[in-house]
Amino acid sequence: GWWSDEVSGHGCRQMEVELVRRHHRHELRENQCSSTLVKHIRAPVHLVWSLVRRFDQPQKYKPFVSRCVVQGDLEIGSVREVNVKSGLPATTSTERLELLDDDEHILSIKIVGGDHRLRNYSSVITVHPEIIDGRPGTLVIESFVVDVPDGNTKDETCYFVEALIKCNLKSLANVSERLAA
Ligand code: A9S
Repeated sequence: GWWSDEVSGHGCRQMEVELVRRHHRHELRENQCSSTLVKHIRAPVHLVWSLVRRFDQPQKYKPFVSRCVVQGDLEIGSVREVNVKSGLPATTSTERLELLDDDEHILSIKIVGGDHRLRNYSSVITVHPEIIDGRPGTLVIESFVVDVPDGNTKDETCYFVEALIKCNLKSLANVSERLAA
């Protein structure tokens, strides 16, 4: 099922359902798991998008990334080599830019390599303007699909990836809200 990291007191549940249905549907094979996370950020959508869209610099908000090198620039098909910080069950991830839409605010990537266990991982992140307590805010929705590794269950795999994405979205909120202050 999809995940809201907070009971959205903003009464926009129906809106979220519609946006997930439109942008975050994934075709699932039987050995895959998928989930969708939601984050409400107290910063304007252009600021949040300016961080999300930087395929070449995920470390702008992702706390686990130590370094990133991209071949090419922000075109579809560009590939980035991500190095992650110590303490994680991985050191590198090779990721391909699948979609970067500056009008609809959609970023999609596929993980195509690395020394981790996330095979056939693809994610979609979309950002949407909203009003939070009468001020410009941003609704961020991130969904993924990934193979369940041999020896793990769907629940374990979903839990692991959801925990990482929640950290990413919490950090995106912190960085955005600090810049917006
Ligand atoms: O960075 C993301 O957008 C999402 C995830 C799930 C990244 C996970 C990760 O980079 C680690 C943090 C290193 C964890 C990869 C690709 C594999 C891991 O095991």
